[in-house]
Amino acid sequence: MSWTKEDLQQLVKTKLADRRFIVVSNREPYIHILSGDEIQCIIPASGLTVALDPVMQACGGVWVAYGNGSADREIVDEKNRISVPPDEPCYTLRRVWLTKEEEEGYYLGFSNEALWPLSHIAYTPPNFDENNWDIYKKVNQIFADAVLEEIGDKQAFVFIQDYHLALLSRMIKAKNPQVITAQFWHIPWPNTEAFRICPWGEEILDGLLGNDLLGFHIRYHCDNFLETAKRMLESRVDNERSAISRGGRTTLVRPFPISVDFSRITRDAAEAEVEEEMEEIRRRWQLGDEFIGIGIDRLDYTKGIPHRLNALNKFLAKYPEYRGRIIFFQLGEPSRVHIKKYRELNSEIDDMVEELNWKYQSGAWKPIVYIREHLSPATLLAFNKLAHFCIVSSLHDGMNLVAKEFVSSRTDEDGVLILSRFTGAARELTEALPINPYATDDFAEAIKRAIEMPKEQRQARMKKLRQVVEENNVYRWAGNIISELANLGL
Ligand code: GDG
Repeated sequence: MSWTKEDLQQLVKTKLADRRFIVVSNREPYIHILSGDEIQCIIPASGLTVALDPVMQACGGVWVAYGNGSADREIVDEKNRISVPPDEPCYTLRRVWLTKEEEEGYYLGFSNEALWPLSHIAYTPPNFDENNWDIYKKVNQIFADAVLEEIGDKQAFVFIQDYHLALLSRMIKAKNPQVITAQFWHIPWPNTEAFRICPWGEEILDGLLGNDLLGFHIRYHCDNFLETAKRMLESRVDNERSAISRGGRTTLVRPFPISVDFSRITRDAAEAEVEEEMEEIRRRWQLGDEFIGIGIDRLDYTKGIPHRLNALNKFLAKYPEYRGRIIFFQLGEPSRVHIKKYRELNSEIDDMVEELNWKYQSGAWKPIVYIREHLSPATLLAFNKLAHFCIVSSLHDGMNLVAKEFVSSRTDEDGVLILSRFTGAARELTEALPINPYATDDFAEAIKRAIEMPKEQRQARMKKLRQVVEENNVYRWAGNIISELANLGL
């Protein structure tokens, strides 16, 4: 049976009763920016906010996040709050302000130059800087103060998101031990050998063990965490219960595979606006009967974009009969561009696209169209619907929602998903074509297989994929987390 928004609302009403429901994350779900004289509201390209927004729309409550939009301050009330979503307000966004120095040290420096590469096995070494770590701690305290203010003297359940806020639960409980906290770690948890190089590993582990419940996407990441705690920290690890006790308190460690709002995507995909977008894309790129491939990513070195381009190169070299008959759209929103590694990735992709197009282009045809900008949800849906195949080639990925969005948008039950084995999503989406992004020849063969797959097989696979995502949608994810907390005697 699949979970609905109403099921989740009902659960929250009965289980949370009159507790305040507070979500905390670094990234905010709606960013207000100045565009000329006007204030524009945009939805960031972030798997976390895309997944949490429908949950908040169902549950109501307060979402505390860093306000980094150029017009964010102009639009909030005196308590730094604003009701969202803009067209149908149903929950409160409470913005926290950070200085440039704090953003650099906590967000770019420690979160994304240390913890991000530490958690992903993508062969990019983390950079541990003591000053950044100090700022990281300071900013966690800023978030804790904002959360405590939102709680006031009420009972509360605080749902903390991700690796930016590893110390938050301890800081909240130091001032208000009644609060119940759960934290979801949206990226992989590495094995102990990888994690132990972090100079402040013990403090991070201890911070996370401030939570009553700690969630990861898959069992494998939970097991890595249990093992890391056992080896690095004074604690009692109960593998059978998947629980860790430290200082008289217990943290349950559980897998909760995150997902998307399947029914909403399915509904949105049928909108006239999306049909119009599809027409516009066909017209703009003069599409005929070519095979269309797509890749949609936040431009990040963990997403394996150069590996994908290598495979496309191999495919075109080995099967020249497909030259002129395939167009691959790489859509990418620039991300974390103040970090050198990300700038280097951007120029590497630029060079590779240039090289590939130069090598194979003939007449008006080029194999790769690279669109490096923020696209609207309707445009993304249009590309998802137009594609014969979608490539997700992450080197390591907690879940990957792009794969689940592709499946949800295919109301025609057609299209082939080529999916890296190294994503959390690969555990559930077993009817996708699995690839190892490092194995270029096999990857190129998977592209050929996707293009040549008979219609009945494509449809049979897509039908099964859709059943999986429909059943395991984002409401089930949130519902399972809240039910687990309720079992703790909430
Ligand atoms: C982290 C974990 C985990 C992309 N370009 C645009 C745009 N997007 C949207 C996609 C998708 C989201 O961004 C990316 O989500 P992912 O899940 O693929 O990746 P991360 O941001 O790395 O997310 C990941 C996730 O957290 C949730 O737990 O799955 O493993 O790394 O929704 O559609 N959205 C818009 N314009 C774009 O140009 N509007």
